[in-house]
This record gives sequence, C-alpha cells and structure tokens, in this order.
Amino acid sequence: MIGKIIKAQKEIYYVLANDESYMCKARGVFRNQNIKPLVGDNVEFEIREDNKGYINNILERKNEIKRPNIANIDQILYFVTIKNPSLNLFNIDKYLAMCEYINIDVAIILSKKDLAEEKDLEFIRMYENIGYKLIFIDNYNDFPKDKIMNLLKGKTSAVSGSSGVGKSTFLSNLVDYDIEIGSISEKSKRGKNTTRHIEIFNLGKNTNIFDTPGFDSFDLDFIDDEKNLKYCFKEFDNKSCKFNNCNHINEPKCKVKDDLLNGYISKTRYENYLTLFDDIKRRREKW
Ligand SMILES: Nc1nc2c(ncn2[C@@H]2O[C@H](COP(=O)(O)OP(=O)(O)O)[C@@H](O)[C@H]2O)c(=O)[nH]1
Ligand SMILES: [Mg+2]
Ligand SMILES: [Zn+2]
Repeated sequence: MIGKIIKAQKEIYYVLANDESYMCKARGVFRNQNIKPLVGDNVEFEIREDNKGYINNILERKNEIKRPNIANIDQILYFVTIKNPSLNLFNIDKYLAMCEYINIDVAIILSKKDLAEEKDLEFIRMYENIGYKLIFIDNYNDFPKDKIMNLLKGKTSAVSGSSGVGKSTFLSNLVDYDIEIGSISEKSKRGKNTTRHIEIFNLGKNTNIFDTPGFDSFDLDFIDDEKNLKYCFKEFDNKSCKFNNCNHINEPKCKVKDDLLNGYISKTRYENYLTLFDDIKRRREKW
C-alpha cells in the first residue's frame, strides 16, 4: 500500500492511506542506510499477519526542510502580526527570500487583524502587489474559513512564524482537535517534558496541514553567495538594467533603483535587501 506519514513518535510512524491510519515501523534497511522516514514522506508499506505495519520504501521527496525535519511541503503559511508580537519587516523579507531560494510557495497570513490599525494593514498590502498571497484573519471574530480552505485545498501546507502570532488558534479553527493555545511558554512546555512530535492534520483529500509545536520558524539553509540574493526578491525580476548581472546596488542605469525612486519598489524592502546582501557577503568572506 501507499500512504503518507502523518505523525512520528519515537520509532512509530503513523501512515495515512485511504482515510485509515496505520501504525508502522521502519524496516531495518533504512537504519543501515542511515535514512530516516520523515513526517510528510509518501511511503510504500505492508501490514503483516501480526497486524504490524512495515515501511518498505520511501518515495522520492519533492523537498525537505531541516528544522523541523519534514518532507514534501507544497506551501508555507507564514504568520505575521502588526501587534503582539509587533511586526518585524526585516524578518519578513528575510523569510520570504529564504522561501524563494528553496523554491517553496509562501502565503502571508496577517493574524490578529483586530489589533491592527487600518493604515498598517494597507501598508502590508505591498506584499500582495509584489505577488504574494495575503490573507487577513481574526481568529476569534472574523475567521475566513472558505478563503483558507481554498488556499489549502489539495496541498500539504506548513504553518510558520514567531511564537504568539496565533498559529495554534488558527489550527484549532480548522481541525477538530485539542491544540494548546498561548499562555504557556515554549520553555515551560519543555520543562513539563511534553513530547515534541510533529504532526500533520488531514483536512480532506490530499489536503494536509502541519502543526509543529516547539518551533517558531523554519530554519532554512540560507544563500551562500550574495549575488544570488537578487533572485529572491520577486519584484526585482525581469528588470531591464544595463547589466544583465546587475545587483541593483551601485551599477549605472539600474531599473530597480529607478523604480525605487519612483516609488514602485518599497523602500523598506530595498533596504532589507541591502542589509541581507551585506550579511551574506560578510559571512562568505569570513570563511
Ligand atoms: N486579539 C487576537 N488574539 C489572538 C488571535 N489569535 C490568537 N490570539 C491570542 O494570541 C495568543 C497566542 O496564540 P497561539 O495560537 O498560541 O500562537 P502560536 O504561538 O503562534 O501558536 C493567545 O493568547 C491567543 O488567544 C487573534 O486573531 N486576535
Ligand atoms: Mg502554538
Ligand atoms: Zn539593477
């Protein structure tokens, strides 16, 4: 049979196939080859006479993320808030750049819109203009379930974003399951020895969403050469700068800088680009 690993706890993998979840162990061959099945993996498995399941083969992965270590993600829902916690534009731009770099679709979920002022919400629309999907939510009073289900349909999505932005509350609006919300800090949770397992919730045919308790955000390998950063800012694409390999910094006849002056490119985005460019460069030169 073929199924998807939806949960891993110790050495037991829960594999979902035809709406049924099977408890499986990984065959020894994996350990010998140093391959570990991941949540999100599509696998071939069999149920033996003793009613135990065994994973025989892992199908090819579309992608893999390290922390949390999960596979086959179609899109990330990146949660941000204007207030509680307050917005950090640099972190957003860095995160979006990382998603571009590893080529994973990302949708921005502006959570706690009830705490935001209209002008701040307007400002965030800039990301929509650049080409990102953007959804405003209020988890308690105005949860756009249809819009969200539309976004999730037929895909495996992972929620991401700082602690306290409303990810768990969001998930509890979607799944019929007891999800721990707020108040208890990640630290005290760990103190209580809560198992930190990664789990996928199934929301319908081929529609899954990851809950990753204990992780604030994905820790992605970042760009090794600053010259590749320009490809990670969507709005810099297809600009007819004088030089093909223009980094949009000091080069003459740069379209990106023209657009910056004309207000077509956001000043904060451009400044964050420069900061990231320098960060990557400095790190590379230190090697
Ligand atoms: N005002 C407001 N508070 C929210 C909203 N969503 C979640 N919260 C609160 O924000 C806190 C953190 O939420 P939680 O879902 O645990 O965030 P997580 O750390 O991202 O999983 C909790 O106290 C929630 O009750 C929202 O849309 N509006
Ligand atoms: Mg949470
Ligand atoms: Zn340029």
